[in-house]
Amino acid sequence: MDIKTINTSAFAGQKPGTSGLRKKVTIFQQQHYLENFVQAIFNSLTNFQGKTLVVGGDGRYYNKTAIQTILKIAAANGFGKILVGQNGLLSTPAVSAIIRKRQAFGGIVLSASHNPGGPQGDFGIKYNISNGGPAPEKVTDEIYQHSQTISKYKIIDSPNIDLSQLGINKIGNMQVEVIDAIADYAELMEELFDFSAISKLFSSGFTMCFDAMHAVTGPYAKTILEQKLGATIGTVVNGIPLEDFGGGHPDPNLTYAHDLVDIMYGKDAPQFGAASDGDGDRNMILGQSFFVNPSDSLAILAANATLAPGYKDGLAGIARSMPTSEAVDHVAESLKIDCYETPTGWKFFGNLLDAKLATLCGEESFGTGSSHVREKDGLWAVLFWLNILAVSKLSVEDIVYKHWAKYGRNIYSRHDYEGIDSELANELMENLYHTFSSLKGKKFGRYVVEYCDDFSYIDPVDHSISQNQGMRIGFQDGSRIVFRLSGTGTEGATLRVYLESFEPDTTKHHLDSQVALADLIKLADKIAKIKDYTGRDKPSVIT
Ligand code: VG1
Ligand code: CO
Repeated sequence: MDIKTINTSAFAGQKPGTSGLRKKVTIFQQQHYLENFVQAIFNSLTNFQGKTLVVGGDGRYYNKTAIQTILKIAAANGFGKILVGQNGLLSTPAVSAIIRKRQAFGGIVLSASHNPGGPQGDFGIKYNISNGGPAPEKVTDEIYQHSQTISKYKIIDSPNIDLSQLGINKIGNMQVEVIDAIADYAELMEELFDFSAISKLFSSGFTMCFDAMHAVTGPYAKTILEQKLGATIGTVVNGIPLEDFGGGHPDPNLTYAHDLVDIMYGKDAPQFGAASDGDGDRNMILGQSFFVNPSDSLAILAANATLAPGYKDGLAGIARSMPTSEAVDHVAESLKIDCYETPTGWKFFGNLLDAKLATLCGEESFGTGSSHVREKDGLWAVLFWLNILAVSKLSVEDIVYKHWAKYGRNIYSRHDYEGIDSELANELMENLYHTFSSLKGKKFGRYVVEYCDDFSYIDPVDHSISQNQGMRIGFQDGSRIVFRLSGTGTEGATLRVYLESFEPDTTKHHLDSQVALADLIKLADKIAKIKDYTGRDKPSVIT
């Protein structure tokens, strides 16, 4: 066995963001860049000798190259076994499911999720701990510290593994098992949902379009929807994972999933539409000419959870990220269960799920999930919706309107200003924070400011504190505006403005959210001076 110790020096900025380390592919391609970060991950861990690690990615450019390197570094560091998805593919929720089922020590996910791929696109790497979830801040902070002081890494000189063939290989003393990327995940879905009811729905002529956006969920969706559940062949579109996602932006929202939006808003649209992102953890849900806001989707899943066999005994609690609308809070209140408000990013849900304080979790950014894994899960949400559609026999639109009639509607929108100058974005946030001292009690038309702060969170389980998690302004009528800078981008800064207002009046529930929120949108610009700082007169993406 030929273990080599290679001298190296630290790269500035190897700091994991909302979801792992994300950089341009060209940055990852620098000599030692990936190696340093992987060694920094291992340096931050203890007691993993002889243990198992799960490795896989979303299939983007550089995925296969990176996996070969990671295998050789893991072998040199003393891991006993690696489970790697066939062809290097594993969706983020599948990694989580496999870590849990096979009781692995942890996992490495190679993905920049919704960011574009290809040689000029983005790459990313994220470490997951033994509960199957993203490493908490305590761990990512340590990885960063190690990356800044690293001076050497260990690697084994050995030939590349053939990732296309299932079976067991060896690198030094370490086993590398190439596993079926779908089987464990599909089995878990069958345990949670009423597959026979969903199959009956499809055999009765129910139509659906699932847009995999040329990312990792294609093979998962084809196996589960078309093969197991009997949806018509062709239900899954853009189903072959491509290294550049076909030149697209695998972000399932109304702007980037335009193929699906055109189909669902066109003539003879299918009854149900859904899309997932690069690494398969997000979902967009559409009816015929109808978009389900992700915050509403979370609330609707919560309200109807007992229709799915996996949740028939009810929910222990619910958690949502702070900028996610309060729609799900109304459901929690009516179910008399707790609702937790966490910072943005799935890593904050892990402790709540482990402690069984929450069963369902969600974010406004098209992410929903549950205690079945420790990641958000795109296809899981789609199957949950199918389960509800199959049992209720209602249309997507009717389910949503019925929900609003019962709980009221939290009218919601997110405005993203992508690729703005980082310095100006930081100045905007600072300026906004300075206005807070004089903002409380101020009246803007019908809106009176009740509170404004920079959100911080104390984890109820381990009591760790996370600060600077977004500026929020709450008004006396329950409306909110939240401002955050994205922690997943690789170019400039992205300002996210989250807008919400509660509407109990059913006669107003059909209103377009941009129309209903028009005054609040103007107010957000007035208070934060968005146009002045960004030079933009409109957002680049509206959800
Ligand atoms: C975004 C979303 C956040 C999500 C994160 C990772 O983060 O807002 O809700 O958890 O992406 O999702 P940010 O910092 O850019 O707002 V994914 O699908 O990239 O793993
Ligand atoms: Co993702």
